[in-house]
Amino acid sequence: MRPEDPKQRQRDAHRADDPASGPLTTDQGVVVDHTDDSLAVGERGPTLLEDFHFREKITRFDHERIPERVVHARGAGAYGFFEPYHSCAEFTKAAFLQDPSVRTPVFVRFSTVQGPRGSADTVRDVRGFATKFYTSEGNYDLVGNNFPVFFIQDGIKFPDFVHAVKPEPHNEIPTGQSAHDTLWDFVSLQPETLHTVFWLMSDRAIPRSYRTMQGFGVHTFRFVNAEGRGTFVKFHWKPKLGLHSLVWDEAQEIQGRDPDYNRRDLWDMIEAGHYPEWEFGVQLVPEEDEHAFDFDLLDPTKIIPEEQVPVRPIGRMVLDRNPDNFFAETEQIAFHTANVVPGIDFTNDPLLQARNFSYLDTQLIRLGGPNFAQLPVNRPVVPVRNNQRDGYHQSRIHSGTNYSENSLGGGCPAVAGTADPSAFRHLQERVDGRKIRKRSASFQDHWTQPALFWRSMSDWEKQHMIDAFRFELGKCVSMRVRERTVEQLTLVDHDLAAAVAEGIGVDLPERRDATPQPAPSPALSFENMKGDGSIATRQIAVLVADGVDSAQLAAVRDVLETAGGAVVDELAAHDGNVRDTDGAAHPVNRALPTVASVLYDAVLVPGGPDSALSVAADDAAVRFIRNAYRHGKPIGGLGAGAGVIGGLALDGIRVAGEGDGTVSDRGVVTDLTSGGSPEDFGRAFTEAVAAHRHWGREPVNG
Ligand code: HDE
Repeated sequence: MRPEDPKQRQRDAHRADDPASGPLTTDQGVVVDHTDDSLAVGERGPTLLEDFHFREKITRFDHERIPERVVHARGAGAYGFFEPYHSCAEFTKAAFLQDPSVRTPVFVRFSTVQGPRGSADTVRDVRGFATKFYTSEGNYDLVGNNFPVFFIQDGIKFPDFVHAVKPEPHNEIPTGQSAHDTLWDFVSLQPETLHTVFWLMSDRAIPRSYRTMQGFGVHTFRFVNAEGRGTFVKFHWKPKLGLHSLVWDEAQEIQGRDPDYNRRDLWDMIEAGHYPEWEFGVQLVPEEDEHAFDFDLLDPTKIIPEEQVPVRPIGRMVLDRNPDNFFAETEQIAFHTANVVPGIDFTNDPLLQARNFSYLDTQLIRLGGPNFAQLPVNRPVVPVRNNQRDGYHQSRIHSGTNYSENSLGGGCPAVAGTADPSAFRHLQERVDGRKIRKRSASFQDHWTQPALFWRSMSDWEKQHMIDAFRFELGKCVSMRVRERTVEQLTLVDHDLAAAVAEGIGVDLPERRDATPQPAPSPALSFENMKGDGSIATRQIAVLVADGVDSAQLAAVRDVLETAGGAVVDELAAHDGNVRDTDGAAHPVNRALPTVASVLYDAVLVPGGPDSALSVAADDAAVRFIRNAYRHGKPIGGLGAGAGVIGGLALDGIRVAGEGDGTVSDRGVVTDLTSGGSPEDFGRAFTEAVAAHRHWGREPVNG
């Protein structure tokens, strides 16, 4: 039994009572006996206008779409809960951050940014990570991304940035891609974009799964405690499974093989009971330290390095329920950065200030009027009492007066008394100044933090970034755009600029990078975010054929699935069954032609000489293993299966004599010479799978 969840109770009350039996009716409830032919004059004559059923059916169909989100149009979402580890009363009075025994329902929507609703999931892009907390004090929305920084500093530039990154206006190309002239033109002219562009060129921009990416609130917000004391706060979500991404070559292939890759993964894992989980963390800065940094806390293009201000874990979020209806819930959810609760407040970050205008405005057009908060997914779980009633799509029947103050309605709803602690009160920040349009001098360093990011990357991460810059700029037609971008890169790191310049046919620039360069922040590298060594939910492909050693395979599966929590799929040239070494029927999960190695995290070739021989002779199976190898994935071989891998002569791999049940530095694990038990092998393979990727194989991005 799940604990009582007020949001689920509310959803249940909103469920359509579509009758399980009874005839089809019109919207007016009139019974219909025929819906396949329109009313016409004779069998071959014209359709009649009086066919109200036909007209209603078509009209309703014509109006089934609402405008998609102008950005973040493609998304996937789920319900779940948040619970704090301990009370955060010292810093905030927010009710949902006080009591570890209180679970707050949430809905999270993940999204890509550039592409339309129907675009592919695995594009190089920022991912949205928006959370609506249905708290006991009203809705709180943390509308974040999977990068901790943003492309621009002031919201007034958002339309320019979005126009530049979106498909170009004359031909609406490219879809879901940043590799085009207008984006890089903008980047090369606006160095404030650079830091986020560095994140965009990293593997952070191609997450393996929504379940394995971080989330960030981006802006500096404020916590406010019961005494009215403010503390600056940055919000972080850390995935329990660790941070894992795709490689670019793989991401591109998945766009064709399974454009719904990330969406499907989220859905399937929740359906299977593998509930994704994130730890919620905060970086706290006392108000008096506002100016203690060499960047401005109000500048959304900057991070506070975790080494400088550690992330304190304060709670966890679990997503454990898929929506019932994509349109009603995932599409109609309306986030708004200004949806805050007592204890959380804004700062003067000019990007945040603009967002506080934009999100309400956009919902008015997208959801067709001002009553969208009545939609079930948007409704708070606490009472709503106010005088805002009329307008499109009012779905409730209010009675009584609709103005304040009133005496005729008994004075209801009355405002909370000044002593009522449950009311939201803005932090009384003192602000003096002249009305000006001017960027603060404290916002002007656009190069140190990209350098910090670059210098924090491991060698393979740097190589992937160089490849990404070369790919993106190599797609730009304008040589001037390429040159100007490289000029900007020289201000960050000369070696990077030189490597990119060489790949895109631009003259090698002079060394201009600033010294001293910032000290690396290890927390930024994938190398330090691998998770807890678990292989839970990793997808492992096992290539089988007639003659598979099913007893040995069962023992290994036991380690991987029962102990490790991995998801194992057995793939053969055809669906149905193969025969095992004893001639018994051995079930297959998927036919090889319907899948590809890019859809799995690891591949295993089990023993049984006949099975191994058939795998080695099957082009699709061999391609599968080679691709897994190219993409840095763990590869396992058992018995004769190890021989198959050895036989492929994968670059630099010696299997025979080396496969002793331990993890090789290239993530190839076999039991060939060890005589090791399947259990030993299972454990060693588990270690290789936990590492997720094994770099040092080249080329990985080819
Ligand atoms: Fe958004 N953004 N944004 N954004 N944003 C929207 O709201 C906007 C920004 C983010 O799953 C829109 O309902 C402006 C930063 C997410 O429904 C729109 C500015 C961050 C989502 C809008 C920003 C985000 C949106 C489009 C600069 C990360 C998807 C439809 C001032 C911290 C939410 C909608 C969902 C969506 C405006 C910048 C994240 C137009 C004006 C920074 C995750 O209102």
